[in-house]
Amino acid sequence: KKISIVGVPMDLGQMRRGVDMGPSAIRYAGIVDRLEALNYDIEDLGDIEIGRPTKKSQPGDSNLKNLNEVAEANEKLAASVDNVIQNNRFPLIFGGDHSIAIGTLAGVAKHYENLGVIWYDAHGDLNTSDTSPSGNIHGMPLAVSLGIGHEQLVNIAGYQPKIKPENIVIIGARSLDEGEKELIREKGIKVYTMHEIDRMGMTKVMEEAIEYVSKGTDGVHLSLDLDGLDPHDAPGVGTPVLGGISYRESHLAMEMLAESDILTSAEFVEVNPILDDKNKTATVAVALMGSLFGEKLK
Ligand code: DIR
Ligand code: MN
Ligand code: MN
Ligand code: MN
Repeated sequence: KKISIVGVPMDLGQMRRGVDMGPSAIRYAGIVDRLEALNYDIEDLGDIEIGRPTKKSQPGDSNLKNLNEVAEANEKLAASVDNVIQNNRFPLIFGGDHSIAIGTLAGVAKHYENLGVIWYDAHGDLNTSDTSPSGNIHGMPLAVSLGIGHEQLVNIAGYQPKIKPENIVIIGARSLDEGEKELIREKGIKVYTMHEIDRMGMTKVMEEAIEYVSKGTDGVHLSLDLDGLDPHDAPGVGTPVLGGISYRESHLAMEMLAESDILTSAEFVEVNPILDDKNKTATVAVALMGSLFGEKLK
């Protein structure tokens, strides 16, 4: 496997500053050496340039915060990811807040009729401008990718929708807004909340999830929000939620994904070094990527 890394120092999709330093934190935690030790051909393409907000949204504008800047960065990211896949390389994206999944999926899904998506997250990220309690775009990327949301976001890379509801599985959910729950019901999106993880165990959850996203799909993307993990194990995130997936369960999940060999792209988001404890969360992200890329198998 040839892997290309793209960093996205984006912090405009939510209100906690510092998540723009996520890509650096993950690099400092040693990701390139870690993957090179597994004999991958690694290319680090550096960071996408993120514009700074120039003016506050005018009243009457959409309630989405930093809409223009988030949209513009995601256009660039989509083009970069598209290019990586055209070069027959595996895109590995580092955030940045989760709004960057809009651009990642826009670049990836161009190449797949039926892209499977594993959304590893405490949240559903299924809000729209109407349902969002915060106006933060990082709470919307999954809805946007389904073609639901502000047209400026939904049409990134010039097509929509990017993905289909029946190809998505959410793992680790424990903080869903009312509108998100409605959308989950309406679209029949598969969700393994913490309840199912507790009840069935991570082994069974991942067996089912892997089977679910590989059936009838031609590629599978992993979007891993570090807040899917318990804040005890991943404290450096902007919206921590108690009662999350453990470090061990997460390694198991990554190892099972490695064994299944279904992934065609991946992203690790929401690492915020300012809120972190001595770069612990980036270190966890790197360890999980070690498992995801097959440390156990080599
Ligand atoms: C909340 C938080 N549902 C929102 N979302 C987060 O603002 O839409 N997603 N933190 O990762
Ligand atoms: Mn998220
Ligand atoms: Mn989240
Ligand atoms: Mn623990």
